[in-house]
Amino acid sequence: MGTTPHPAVERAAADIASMEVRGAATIAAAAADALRTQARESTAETPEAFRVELRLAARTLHETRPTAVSLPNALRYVLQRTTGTTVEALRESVVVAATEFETRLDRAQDTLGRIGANRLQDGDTVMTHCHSTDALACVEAAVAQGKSISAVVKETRPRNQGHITAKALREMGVPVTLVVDNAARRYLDDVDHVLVGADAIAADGSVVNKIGTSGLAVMARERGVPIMVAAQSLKLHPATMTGHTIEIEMRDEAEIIGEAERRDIGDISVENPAFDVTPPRYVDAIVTESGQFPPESIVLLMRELFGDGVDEPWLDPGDR
Ligand code: RI2
Repeated sequence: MGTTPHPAVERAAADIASMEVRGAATIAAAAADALRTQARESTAETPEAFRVELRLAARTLHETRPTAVSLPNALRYVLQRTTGTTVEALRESVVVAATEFETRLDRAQDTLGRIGANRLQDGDTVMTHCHSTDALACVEAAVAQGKSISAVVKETRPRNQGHITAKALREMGVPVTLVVDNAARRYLDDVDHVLVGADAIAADGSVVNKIGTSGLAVMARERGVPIMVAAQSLKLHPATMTGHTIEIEMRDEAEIIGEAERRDIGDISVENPAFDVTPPRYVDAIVTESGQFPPESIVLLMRELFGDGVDEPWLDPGDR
């Protein structure tokens, strides 16, 4: 029995931690894929040994990015469907579950995109923050419906994921104006929607998304621009139904400032939160594959999907 996960799992975990692989939905797909590789290539001789390996792989992936709830939701989907009394049967169940998960992910994003596109009118301009494949799915579907859409794209410091958004929009033929984050308010009068994704959504409808989203939402509210959050149900954080809070990931200060520059400034502390929380009162609609919801009603969908709570199947039975 291995005491370390399969190298493919360690690679996937490192890529997620470094943000080589990023974006909540993409992280979830990578996690399911890594579990499938772990299962396919396992040399475990007993069903129990196989399960121990799989839980270790899931824990390794789980520890990478605390805020992106898509990750534990993906692990839960696969682990809850891992059944069988032989290693072969268990292996097959993981492969089937991981593949099914990926198919559902793609389908959910397409459906969500078509629903979100209904909010966009021909000639509309959207303002984006960071890079969200769920948000882009709405624009893509609107364009496919023949609507002409333009975009003001915030560059989104510190990692400039706005550049990824700009490129993806250009590939759809959408005219793009790239602006620095500080220019957002100036350009809000020129846009019809703020369109963002989410890394996690809490039971009260709070939206956890890339740092800067909450400030943008407050400004958009002040300017009367509707704020639309595209988030497939994978982003719903089930533990918030039972009072848990969502941990905000703090990342390396080197993403913000280099060593030499920092030394030159003098004795400062640097903080790099990856996400912030936008309260529900600043959000007009959360668009999911099950329809659009006012944020205060999202808990209804959470209850339907998760019941009253959830398990943590990556922990060893004695630790749960
Ligand atoms: P999709 C990203 O986080 C952004 O905050 C984006 O809005 C969110 O994930 C959702 O992305 P990060 O991984 O799942 O860049 O919609 O820290 O692609």
